[in-house]
Amino acid sequence: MHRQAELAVMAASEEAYPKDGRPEAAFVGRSNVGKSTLLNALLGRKKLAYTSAKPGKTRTINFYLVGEEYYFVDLPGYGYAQIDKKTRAAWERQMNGYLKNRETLAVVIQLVDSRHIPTELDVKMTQLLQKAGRPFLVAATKRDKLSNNQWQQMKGRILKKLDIAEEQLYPVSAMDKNSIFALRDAIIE
Ligand SMILES: Nc1nc2c(ncn2[C@@H]2O[C@H](COP(=O)(O)OP(=O)(O)O)[C@@H](O)[C@H]2O)c(=O)[nH]1
Ligand SMILES: [Mg+2]
Repeated sequence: MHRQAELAVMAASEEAYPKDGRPEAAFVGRSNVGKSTLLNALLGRKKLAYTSAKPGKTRTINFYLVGEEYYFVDLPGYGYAQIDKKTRAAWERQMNGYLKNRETLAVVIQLVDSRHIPTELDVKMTQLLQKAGRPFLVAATKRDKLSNNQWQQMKGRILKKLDIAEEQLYPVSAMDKNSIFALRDAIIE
């Protein structure tokens, strides 16, 4: 878990992406879903991926080099309302281009909030990944905020709405190390 990890590249455009050919696992989800928190938990760090007070702050694609072996890639959060259309369109182009075309992208982890039924934007993202033929996992974040019964109910709804297999869905909580280990093992596999 406590592998050496460092923010290697903050890329505002494709030219800046790493060219060393190391495999990548990319993380994508709505702003505030808990992406920075999950990255920190996976990397066993407190503040590598900054948890943001301001949603939508991360505009670059951030590449964290983990143990010299592979990258964790932090994609900009989607669904942030308070940006103009032009800026949003530019982000979407960059992100979709990355997800569709990036050769070294081995797996995508899509984050959804375990308390909420996935939105249309979440569904759109899942469909993009399916169409692109990308291996992907879905992490349902903030699992600690639900009782077991509530989770069982939400789990069914998430599976149905995203139309994914149960084996693809990983409930995670930043406070529950075992949930983080389980997701990490799946990513590595
Ligand atoms: N209870 C709980 N809160 C979480 C968890 N993960 C994230 N949060 C909280 O959700 C908010 C957004 O988290 P952040 O990681 O900044 O989301 P991001 O915008 O997707 O990067 C913060 O207040 C976090 O403390 C979790 O597993 N459990
Ligand atoms: Mg963040």
